Amino acid sequence: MNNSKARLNPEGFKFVTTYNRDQLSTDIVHIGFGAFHRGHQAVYNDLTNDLTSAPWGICEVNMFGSPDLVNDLKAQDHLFSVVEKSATSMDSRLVRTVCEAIHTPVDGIEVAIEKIAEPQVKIVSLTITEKGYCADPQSGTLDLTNALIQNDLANPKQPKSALGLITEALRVRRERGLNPISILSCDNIPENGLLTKNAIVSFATQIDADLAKWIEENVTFPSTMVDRIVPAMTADEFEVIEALTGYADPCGVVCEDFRQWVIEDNFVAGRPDWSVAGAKFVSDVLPYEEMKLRMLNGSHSFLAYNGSLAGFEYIYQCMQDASFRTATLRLMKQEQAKSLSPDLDVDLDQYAELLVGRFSNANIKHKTAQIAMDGSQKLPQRAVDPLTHLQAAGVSATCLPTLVAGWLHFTINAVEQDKEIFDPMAEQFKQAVKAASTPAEKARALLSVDKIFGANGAAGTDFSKAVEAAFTSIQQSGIESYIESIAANKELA
Ligand code: NAI
Ligand code: CS2
Repeated sequence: MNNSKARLNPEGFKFVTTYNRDQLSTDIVHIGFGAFHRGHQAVYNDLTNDLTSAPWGICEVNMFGSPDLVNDLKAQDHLFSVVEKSATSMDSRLVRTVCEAIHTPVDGIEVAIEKIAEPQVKIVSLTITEKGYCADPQSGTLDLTNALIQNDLANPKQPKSALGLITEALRVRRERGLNPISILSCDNIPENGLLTKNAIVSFATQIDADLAKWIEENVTFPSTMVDRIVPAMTADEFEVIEALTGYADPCGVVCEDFRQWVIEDNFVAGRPDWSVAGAKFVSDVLPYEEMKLRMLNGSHSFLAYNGSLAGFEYIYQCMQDASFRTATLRLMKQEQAKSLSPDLDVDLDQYAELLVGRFSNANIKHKTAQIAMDGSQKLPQRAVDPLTHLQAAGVSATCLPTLVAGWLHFTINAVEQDKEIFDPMAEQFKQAVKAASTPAEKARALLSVDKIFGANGAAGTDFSKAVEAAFTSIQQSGIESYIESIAANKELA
């Protein structure tokens, strides 16, 4: 792309908010200026600013990776583009709500600590990926052996993890007599608020028990269900932005037109009224979170592993295959939906059809390989919890064991073909697979990874038997025939 002459020009956009940006100051510090935040929370906040009297500004903080994104953002006055694509049309939106940005490896972690400690800050929000919480994926408790956590416990004033940064900033706020704030996780983790609270309180307990108590009693950690498919950007998508707006915005994202946000209304220092932009405030997010994590994200992981095995690069291509499409609907309607709270006031068959419609959007190039990343952090909530729930309730399941079996094959193939595995536990997987000889032994070695499967992965449990049977069927029939047999219902009890 050649942007040397082009400039981000509001006239190139279909939707541009009109509130006065001079009024913006940092009310929210957001950690993790990734694709998702740009296409989701930033859009909600921008729209809300336009529809309410006092606009809320966001300071973006990145703690990892190249400084280019933050530099580019600053160079364009913190404005960026969001292109929203349905199956048949696309629209461009200029997002105007960001007013500052920090890249801590360049600017220094002190700058981020001081920013969160500014008196007017009310919320720290997070999209730092599942692994950013440094928690044990199975139990959800802080992993004290995590390298970032060990660094931060030894150097609490020079933290490298998001948890360490927030804890140090809260310590400074308390020391200065400032009001407590809310920490808002927007990652795909069950009970993300509670998990964040437990992780931060556990971390703080190791450093200063009084601080931990203050955090526990004063800071709030609302849980959220977040939803919008925002794939990682590609050169083609930058060209789409340029064609639409005249500028191949290096900070721009392309995403689906659907968006949803359900938020636990528990903010100690106030919050924007994101409901005016379509968010829903509730007292208990858990039923919505479980619904989305199991039906949407669980199906995504099913397709990521099994679709990759069948050679599909993108999710929409899986949906063009009649057997994969039917099997996905079966996973949603006959398995995941049955694992959910009966109190949920949502038509789950309709929800499943909506999801398959979204997955089928051929304008959204969402790579199976992207979703396959960090499986260790995703499998517990997407597959292990619902499958063990169904087994305890005596409900038979074929697709959920296939999801886990797909991950086993995907991981074993990657180790054997010496491909890079994008997962914080990649080294452990490699060692486990290399130390075993037969495919069944390799599968057993991976199922024994306690941090993912806990006691469920032991030999002879209902969970292991179901997963091992699916693993063998994929091996014997080949993935395409096996998925066909699921779609034709032959394998179902
Ligand atoms: P991304 O790769 O574009 O951005 C990830 C961000 O997390 C980067 O800013 C990176 O610096 C930061 N990060 C990574 N590891 C970190 C760590 N250990 N500590 C602090 N920051 C860390 O990914 P994207 O698309 O923004 O997704 C991020 C998360 O958002 C996902 O893992 C998921 O939990 C959630 N999400 C994503 C959706 C999507 O469609 N992309 C939709 C719904 C939720
Ligand atoms: C995906 C999610 O990458 C993944 O694991 O399942 O990021 C998914 O796209 C979002 O949760 C949709 O809201």
